[in-house]
Amino acid sequence: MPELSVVVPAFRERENIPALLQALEQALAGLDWETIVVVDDAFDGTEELVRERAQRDPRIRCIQRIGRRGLASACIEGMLASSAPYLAVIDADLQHDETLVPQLLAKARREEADVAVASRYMAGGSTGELAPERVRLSRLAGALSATLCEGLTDAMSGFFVVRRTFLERVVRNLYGRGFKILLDLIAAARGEIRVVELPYRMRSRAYGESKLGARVIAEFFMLLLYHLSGRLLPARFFLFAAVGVTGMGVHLCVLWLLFAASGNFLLSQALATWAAMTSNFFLNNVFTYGDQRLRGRAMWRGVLSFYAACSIGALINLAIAEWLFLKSLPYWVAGLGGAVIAALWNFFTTASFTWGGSIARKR
Ligand SMILES: Nc1nc2c(ncn2[C@@H]2O[C@H](COP(=O)(O)OP(=O)(O)OP(=O)(O)O)[C@@H](O)[C@H]2O)c(=O)[nH]1
Ligand SMILES: [Mg+2]
Repeated sequence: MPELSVVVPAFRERENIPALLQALEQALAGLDWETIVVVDDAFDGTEELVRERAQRDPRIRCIQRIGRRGLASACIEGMLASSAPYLAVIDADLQHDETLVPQLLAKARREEADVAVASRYMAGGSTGELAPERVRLSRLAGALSATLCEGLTDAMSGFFVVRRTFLERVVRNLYGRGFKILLDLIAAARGEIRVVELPYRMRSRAYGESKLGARVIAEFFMLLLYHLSGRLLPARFFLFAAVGVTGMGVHLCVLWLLFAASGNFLLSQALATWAAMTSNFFLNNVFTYGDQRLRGRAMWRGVLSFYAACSIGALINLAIAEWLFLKSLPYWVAGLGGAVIAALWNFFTTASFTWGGSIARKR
């Protein structure tokens, strides 16, 4: 029976997988372990390499996810597919020092900790050759999330060991998206957690490329909002609402331009609604549903279903806005009123109509 399950999230890591599995086997000698590599589809053959190794070593397994993305969800699904009383999470790109895993496990056991974190920022640790702007960004993110994880030197770490009983206690309170699974686990515990840390020196990435981008940063803020607001609303709602705010910006700009030019309120409001709908679809597809983004033909089908779902919203929007306008309210108040009611309608209908049919429905 494994005493440690190692979960490795991997996306486009073909060049790193053989060396990582080799290094892990060496580092974990003497322990009873299993390794689960969670590969998101990238058509680069990463999963084939893992399966090849799994054929020769039954301690290794691959979870391949099709049409899905997300580091945090990959870690959660890998952890839930495992069985050991302790779980380690380590990147596939060899930046984390795998020789620290047995020490993290030993410390977690000895001190009866829920989580043992490998830290770059405590005495003895280092970010290695990580670019100074990346270190600043990581430190800024740490400072912003300080209220959720007091006393921790490196809450942005993606390298840690966690006790299964702890995972089971918090798993239903996780945000479950984005990049920051450790912060998510700690915030979900609401202070009822015992954390220990050990220092390590981060290595540089030799192969493959970083997946840090605008979506990762947007998800980080949504993770903070989700936990700081007491997890009242579904995780996706925060991104949908943020996109909705930009949609209102688009809406009001177009309305302002067209109403000034034509003086026809109803026509201006209709075109402004269409413009906002279009920009909302594309932003939602990249950000709100970025983990299961519609592409190619599915994307165009998605646009059409989004229009269809939102056209009822648009009718509601027009009816309410026209009614408010006829009540002699200023045109922009009337426009905004219609847009707010339509946005609520749109969230609930498009969640199942446009992007539904997968985990989106279940959150
Ligand atoms: N399964 C899965 N793994 C992912 C995804 N995004 C990132 N990963 C993996 O998560 C780990 C961390 O991602 P990186 O891009 O290395 O992030 P980082 O370490 O903050 O950035 P760098 O320092 O530039 O490498 C790597 O093993 C990636 O392959 C994803 O969407 N799905
Ligand atoms: Mg990395």
